Amino acid sequence: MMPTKRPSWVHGLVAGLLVTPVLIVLFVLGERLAGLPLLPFDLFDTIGRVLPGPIITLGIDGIVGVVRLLGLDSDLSRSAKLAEQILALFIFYGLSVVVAAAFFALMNRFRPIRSTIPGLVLGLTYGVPLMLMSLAINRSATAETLTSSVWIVLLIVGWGMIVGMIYDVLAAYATADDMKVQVQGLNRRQFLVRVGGASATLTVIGAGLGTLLSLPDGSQTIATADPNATPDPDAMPLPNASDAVQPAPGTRLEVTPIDRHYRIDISALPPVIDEASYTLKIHGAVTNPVAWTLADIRAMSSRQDYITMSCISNPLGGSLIGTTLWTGVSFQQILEQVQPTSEAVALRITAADNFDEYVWLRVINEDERVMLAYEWDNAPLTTEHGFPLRIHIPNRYGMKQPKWITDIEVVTEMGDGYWVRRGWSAEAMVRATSVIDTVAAEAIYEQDGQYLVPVGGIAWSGGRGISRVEVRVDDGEWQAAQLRAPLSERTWYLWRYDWPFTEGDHSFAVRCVEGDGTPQIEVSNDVRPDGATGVDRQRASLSFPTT
Ligand SMILES: Nc1nc2c(c(=O)[nH]1)N[C@H]1C(S)=C(S)[C@@H](COP(=O)(O)O)O[C@H]1N2
Ligand SMILES: [Mo]
Repeated sequence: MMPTKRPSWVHGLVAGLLVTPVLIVLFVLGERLAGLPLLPFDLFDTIGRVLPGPIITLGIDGIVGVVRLLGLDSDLSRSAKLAEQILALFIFYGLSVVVAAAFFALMNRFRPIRSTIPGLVLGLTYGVPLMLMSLAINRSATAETLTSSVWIVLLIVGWGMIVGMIYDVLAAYATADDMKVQVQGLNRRQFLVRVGGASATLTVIGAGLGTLLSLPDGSQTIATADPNATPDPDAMPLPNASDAVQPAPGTRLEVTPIDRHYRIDISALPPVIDEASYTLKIHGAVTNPVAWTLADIRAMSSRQDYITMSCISNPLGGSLIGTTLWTGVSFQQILEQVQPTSEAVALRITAADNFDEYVWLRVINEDERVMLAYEWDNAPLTTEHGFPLRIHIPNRYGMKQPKWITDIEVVTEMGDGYWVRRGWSAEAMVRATSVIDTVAAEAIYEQDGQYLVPVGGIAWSGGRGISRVEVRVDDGEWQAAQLRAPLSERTWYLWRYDWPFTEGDHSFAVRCVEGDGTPQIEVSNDVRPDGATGVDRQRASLSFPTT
């Protein structure tokens, strides 16, 4: 075999490409099987925290764009979270490949003794900083901190040593005196192909295992109407159960099942909080600082409300909105106990994922409905939706309402929260919106010689009520829809309009008016910075039923 040059950085790149998938699969398996940190996610979250707002926005827009391009937007938050997780894996993959290439380049420059020592050094130099980074940001791992740290360093050192060994074998060709290599009778390319084959096999086995154990996810689908759904007989009757206005078939469910509620947050995996060691500290400009356990808070007098919440990035007619029964304690009652000083103006709320937001004390003092919530649908908040505590503030988009609350500081100066610092609306007041869910052609019926097609959907204005919903078909007049009584003054209203059917291709549009007569904004605005506005439209091609 012909002696060849020392391996170049390109060989390092190839080595990185071939070996890193095994590392990634091991991290995924560790998370699935033992609650160990999924390091690539920690790297991704760290990048997300430090990048400036406009770049993050570009990234999110890109992800949402791809998701919509693939036609997955009926399930926007789940698909976007999955896309985010996949992107996280690829970023770590790319970084590791670059590190391996740099390692090969350095090895050539310094021509050190061969063997695994440099690989060990590589693993430590790459692994220890990543381990420290994971320690700083990861709140989703349930394994012990020490175990987690050892796991990360061990895996990356193993990776480094394998990259080092590959360098060795390739370097042996350069000296051409390594009998081991000669005996195997492989050239460099064949050797790398073998490494790739082994890596691919391990990766496929690991990925298969991981799939069996279901992918790390945590996000849910949104509730869409299921016309065949039978009501849960154990569910408590809804407050508007006796309302005569029945939703048009195909309208979304009035109460969103929790496992299908949209989910938006800043981490690839949600933080996991251990109730046993949890306390909520309320401190700062107060005369009576407290540290409450969850049991303390559950023992206080509670309130329960049906509440619709929406993400400020919900596109017009989008799926980032849901309605749930919330249970918690009025923040007025909490303020009475901690006694803010006369200089206090706001709460600074910090969450386990380091998300933070400010709430004016004025808003709390004017509205007893501002709530520290611990239950959704009569069950403790799920990990994804903020266990153990989250806040609800009427009329605000979700971005103002931290989940996983760990600390509340009463402050004497207002500040900007996580998304406000990244360019979103400071007050994030909900803008009225109305949406067409269905043009229920299959539910056409005859009345007094006229065929009617039920059209239906939702209208919502935060907590300001809805007094009127109107539907327009093609270029016709705006027609009043019927309103079903809402579950509370803070939930969406279901509306229906029974449209006098005519055959053909039609366009349907909807608009609403708030409780006090303020019409919704009909001009189209993008979600940023204040939330989307505009008239939701649908097209439907209808023909006469052939029965
Ligand atoms: N701690 C924390 N709270 C958070 C967020 C977050 O990323 N971290 N996201 C906010 C945003 S932008 C929205 S829209 C709502 C979503 O709540 P959900 O995921 O339970 O639907 O949570 C809010 N609270
Ligand atoms: Mo949001």
